[in-house]
Formats: sequence, C-alpha cells, structure tokens
Amino acid sequence: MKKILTAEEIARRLPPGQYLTEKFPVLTYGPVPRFDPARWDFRVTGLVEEPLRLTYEQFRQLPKSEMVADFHCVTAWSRLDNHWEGVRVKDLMRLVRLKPQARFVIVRCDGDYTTNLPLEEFLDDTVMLAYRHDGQDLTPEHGFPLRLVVPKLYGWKSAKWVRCIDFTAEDERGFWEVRGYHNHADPWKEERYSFQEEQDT
Ligand SMILES: Nc1nc2c(c(=O)[nH]1)N[C@H]1C(S)=C(S)[C@@H](COP(=O)(O)O)O[C@H]1N2
Ligand SMILES: [Mo]
Repeated sequence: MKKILTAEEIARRLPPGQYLTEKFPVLTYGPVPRFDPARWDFRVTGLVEEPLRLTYEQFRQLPKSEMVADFHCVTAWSRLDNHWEGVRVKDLMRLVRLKPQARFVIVRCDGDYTTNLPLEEFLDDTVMLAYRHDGQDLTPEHGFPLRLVVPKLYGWKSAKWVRCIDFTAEDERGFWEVRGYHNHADPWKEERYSFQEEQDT
C-alpha cells in the first residue's frame, strides 16, 4: 500500500519545476528491446582486475535488496515512493575489483542507449540494478529484465535494459548527455541542459 502524502510533504519532495504524477509514464527513445533469457548476459568491463559475466540465472542469484525512492524525469514529472527490488551496486561491487584508474562509469544497454556517471555517484548506497517495481516484475517498457535506478539524479541516468557496466578513466557522455542534456543531472539543482554546464564553476 502506498502512503498518502500531505500537500506539504509533496511540496517538500518535489524538486524545482517538477509536478507530481501517480501514473508511471514510459519514457523511451526507440523500440523496446526483446529479452532472450538464453542469450542475455550482464557484464562488468573496462578498468577492473577481472571482467565479470553473469547469465540471467546467475544475476538473479545475487543478494537482493529493496528500497523506496522518488523518481524525477527531466520532462517534469516526478513519481514518489517507488518500491524497487534488485541488487544494490554496493553488493555487486563485492564481486569486482576496480583498477585504481577507474573514475567514471558508462552504462551500456540493449538498443545502444548509454548513460554516464562519476564513480562515486555510481557507488552511492541508493543506486540499484532493479528487476521489480511496486511489487511486480518490471514490465518490458520499464526496463525488464534489468534497469539501473539512480534516485538522486534525473531519470535518464536510470538506464533501462542494462547489459554492461564499463569502468573508465575518462568521462564519456552518454546518449542524452551528447544530445543536450546535462552531464551531471541533479534535479535539486535543476541540472537539465548541457548549456548550463558552462555556467557552472
Ligand atoms: N535504455 C533506455 N533507458 C532509459 C531511457 C531510454 O530511452 N532508453 N529513457 C530514460 C528516461 S529519459 C527516463 S525519464 C526513464 C524513464 O523510465 P520509465 O520509462 O520506466 O518511466 O528511463 C530512462 N532510461
Ligand atoms: Mo526522462
């Protein structure tokens, strides 16, 4: 059951310029990729001591966590109190030894979508690779079998249909980050567009 929120609490939890939605809109550029459990895999590559490859079965055996988090899309809708189930990045990282040069992450998805994050933000306690939302398996449109959830940043960083986490030394802008969206994407600072980055110091 979802908590009923007071108007004050909603106002407090909505970043500037955002409105509340109860629905769960789908925001995807391009078609929804097909999922083939026999061929699907999850990889950790780049600046790691040993690259990791897990089958779907193996991924689902990783330690599972739950969290409740708000979700803010740059197109201005926010959905509060999403219940996510999946694997916290923190727990995944017990299987990975980073090389010291690793400073950024590029998340690679089916359908060639990518998004980038600084290493510290990827390793944040709130970042999860999720396979369930509000008590049900993710639907294909919302990223089944696996999506990233990055509650502290705008929704385009929460990549759907994730297949690979690639650690890099240099920052590499992702799909929306090269198409006019902000490289960092903090909704509380309204980091929406890349032209704002020039104003940052
Ligand atoms: N692979 C992929 N992931 C994606 C997108 C996309 O187009 N492709 N859209 C992003 C955007 S802009 C948002 S707001 C969220 C929306 O997630 P939802 O469709 O589950 O609401 O997914 C993000 N992840
Ligand atoms: Mo979005």
